[in-house]
Amino acid sequence: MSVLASNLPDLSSSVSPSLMFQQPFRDSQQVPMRAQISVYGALIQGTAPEEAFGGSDGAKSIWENALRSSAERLHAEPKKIIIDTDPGIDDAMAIFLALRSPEVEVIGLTTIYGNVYTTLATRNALHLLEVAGRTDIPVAEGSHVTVTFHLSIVSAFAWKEVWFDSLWLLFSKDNLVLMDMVSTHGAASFMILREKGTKLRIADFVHGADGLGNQNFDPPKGKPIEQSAAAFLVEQAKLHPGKVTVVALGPLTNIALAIELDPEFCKNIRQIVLLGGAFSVNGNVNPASEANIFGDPEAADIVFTCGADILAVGINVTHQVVLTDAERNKLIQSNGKFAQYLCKILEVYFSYHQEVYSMGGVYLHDPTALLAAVNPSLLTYTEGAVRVQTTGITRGLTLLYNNQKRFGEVTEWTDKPTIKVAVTVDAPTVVKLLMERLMES
Ligand SMILES: [Ca+2]
Repeated sequence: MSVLASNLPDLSSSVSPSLMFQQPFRDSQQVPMRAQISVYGALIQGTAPEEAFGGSDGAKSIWENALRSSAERLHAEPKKIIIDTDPGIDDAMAIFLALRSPEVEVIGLTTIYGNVYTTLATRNALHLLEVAGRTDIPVAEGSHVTVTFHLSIVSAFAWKEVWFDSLWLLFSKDNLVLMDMVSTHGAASFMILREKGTKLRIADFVHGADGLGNQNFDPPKGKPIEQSAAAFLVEQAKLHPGKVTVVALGPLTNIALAIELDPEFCKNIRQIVLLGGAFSVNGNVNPASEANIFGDPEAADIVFTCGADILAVGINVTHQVVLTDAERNKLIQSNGKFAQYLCKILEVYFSYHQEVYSMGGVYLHDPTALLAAVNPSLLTYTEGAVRVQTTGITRGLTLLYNNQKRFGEVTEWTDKPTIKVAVTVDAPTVVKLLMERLMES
């Protein structure tokens, strides 16, 4: 019961003030629904197959057959994935790799700021699908600002409602002064959060000003769909319950918004495989923080604690996977369509790695996370609750509780759902798969 109950986003101890003061308004109607889901889920989970089928051998074999056939079906059908992306040179590699992987079916791309602003991420996503000849895949544009800013808008409206309701109900001089204070406080919070929410970290110095190696490709002909990324994620998860995997390759704003939009999203989604975090190693934005988590730490904390099946691939793992200069030369010499395209855009990425890491190769962050969704057995994992620091000099730090001590005190990790965190990776196989699939394109 407690496991399922903790599946639901618990923002009460979240560090963001906007989330805290939004809580009473947002949750007033949702708690009963969430409680029902928890009880329902616990009943299902707590019921052994024998009991469910009355305990007879015949019933047991029906159960086993049903399990077997559903497992076979799962194996036969490619895994449906939605790639949440900020293209981005290594995003481009991951998207092409996904399109060349028969184990997965890409049912959509959703876009987010990170390597570039969201508008350019959308343009690049559409462009990459046109290069691949896959304009049948929809692109849904994601958030232009962090989750904190979104929630502060909701909060501002909530304050306004309180202000007007109270004004009508308690019309007196004293209360007007009080209400004035409330509205001033609300507006001030809104301005602070707005400032925080719109100040984005954009890594165009890693991927080029256009996000794709300064090639200035022609604008795409296609357009994104009308739906927002969060609405698309919620809709697809609902349409195919338990079947859709999100591969999140940028800051986690869209995923957090999907969780906010639909409390059942975490239940409907099959898995969230995300590139993010620096577990027990230095970050790559600063010693504390990895770029995708640093992009929206509040969103990351919402996602890590939402209760969905989550697999986090951090830079402690992706820094073990390198595409060398020699391998790039092999790509150049191949006739693969995707390999040829990528070689045009890779120069900027190689230069950046040479400059800041003094290495003759590039880290394969996004392709490694993508391959974790394609074949999870390429990596090994540990499991535990992960929280994200949202303030101070360690903003964006991801901290995994390794369950080695039972703390006497209640901590911010207590009763939070656990996630899988990648520990090791079969790097040679990841590189081999990438090379083969791109060269044969
Ligand atoms: Ca990315």
